[in-house]
Amino acid sequence: RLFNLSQVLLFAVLLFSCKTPTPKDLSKENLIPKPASLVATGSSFEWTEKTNIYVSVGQEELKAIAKYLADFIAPATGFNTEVNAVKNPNSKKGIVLLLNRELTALGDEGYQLNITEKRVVLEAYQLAGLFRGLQTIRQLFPARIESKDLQAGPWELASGTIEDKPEYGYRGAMLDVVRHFFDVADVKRFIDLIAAYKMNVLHLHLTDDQGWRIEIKAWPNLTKHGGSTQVDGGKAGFYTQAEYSEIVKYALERYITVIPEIDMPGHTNAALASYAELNADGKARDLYTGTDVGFSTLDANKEITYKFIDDVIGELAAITPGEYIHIGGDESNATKRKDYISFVNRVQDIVNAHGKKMMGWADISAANLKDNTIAQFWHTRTKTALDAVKQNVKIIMSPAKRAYMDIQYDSLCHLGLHWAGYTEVDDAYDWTLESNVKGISKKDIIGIEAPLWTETVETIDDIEYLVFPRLPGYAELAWSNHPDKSWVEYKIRLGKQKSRFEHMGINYYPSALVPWE
Ligand code: TNX
Repeated sequence: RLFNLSQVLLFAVLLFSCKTPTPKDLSKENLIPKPASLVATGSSFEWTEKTNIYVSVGQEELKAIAKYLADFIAPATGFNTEVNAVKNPNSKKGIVLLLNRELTALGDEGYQLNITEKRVVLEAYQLAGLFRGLQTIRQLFPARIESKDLQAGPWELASGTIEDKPEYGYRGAMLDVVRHFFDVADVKRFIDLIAAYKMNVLHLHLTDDQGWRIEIKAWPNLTKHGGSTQVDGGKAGFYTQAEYSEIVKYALERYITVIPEIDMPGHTNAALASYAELNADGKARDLYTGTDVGFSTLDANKEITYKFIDDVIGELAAITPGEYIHIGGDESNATKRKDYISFVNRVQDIVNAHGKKMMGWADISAANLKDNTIAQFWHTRTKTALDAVKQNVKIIMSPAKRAYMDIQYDSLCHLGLHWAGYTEVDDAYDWTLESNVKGISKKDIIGIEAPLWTETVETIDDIEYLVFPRLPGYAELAWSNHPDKSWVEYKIRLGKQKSRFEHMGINYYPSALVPWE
């Protein structure tokens, strides 16, 4: 006899214990943003309690990203995934993260993902690319991976190859923390939500008529008095510089750059209420808790104005690792045009003197802009963007009718404004950055930003309701470049995010236009 009974039994036990992988079709997976290219191979990898994550000896800096992945899957799976640095990770069974300096074509944020029955190999040229790739792995898991509570497995990932990189390098969202104040925990939640869709910029609108939300040590009354209230009154608040740095660090760990905005010369009532000497007439203004715009201005002809700005920008630049400081510049209706121009010119020099580049709402194109300044197009007045482009200034697209997340979905929406009309989920998706402004083409545009103004927004639940489900669409508009991009195809993928949103605890607007399943 070839085998005795115990050998046959052992063989049967072995056969039974090593399950064959479930066939899965990567091309049917529901990814937002849609990756640049994808090839399915019809099998799957199963992540079990024995699965480890491997990085290369000499690439220990990848351990933080590996740890992020291990921590991310821990609550739902109950797995305590180990992260190990080994000589030859590609020979291991498990999850492999690699920096590959030859993959220059992937740029800073591209990645390659190769999933077989034995291993999941994620490679990128830069750390940010690995982090974006993790978000793809995340969406390949069943939606219940997002749960904070233990869920049943199996945890299978469809096999195949994905090669992916963003079309645009700037993909951001803005949060207005002035009209209503949001604490550090809320901002971190906002960062986590935008990170899940591969966004890379958080623009914080830190000052406005109703409040001043960032500690400036040389001008303490800005926050003490100017930060004390918000729209409709009541107690508000501000970030100490340490808290701001905590936000910046949290964002950076997700490869997101914080761009702080100090809005000026208009939208400055909180500063004008805090320091009498900043006012043209030397009299401090009252705090303001309404929602009008365009009534306040710094005095462009007073020297103390520039001393003030130099102090503010200096302190902010020192705690902002990103290259840009946003100086607002919108709706300065109370500033004479010639004053506005000389003001913006001077502020641009101040920002540059502190080692930063200037960004502003496209209204700043009335001034003499340097070609490293960025203009954020928002208003229907396309001239603002065209004038910027004439000065070789690059554009961020935030057209209010399409990209403003505070604009109501429809007339029944209980939150938001409608000065720019209504923006249903299809309106938010069904446009392109390149064709929004006649005369502005792809070479002039560096990306998208979706602002959330918070006149009507008071809680993180309110934030989520206006942001979801529009935000994944903005992320895809700037990341993906599919010639066949269409709302009809996208809405199916979006509808399949339903259980993911639910496991993420997102209070989303269940638009009737989306086939939620
Ligand atoms: C216009 S957009 C503003 C904000 C308002 C917003 C409301 C822009 C640069 N300025 O001050 O909050 O509309 O949608």
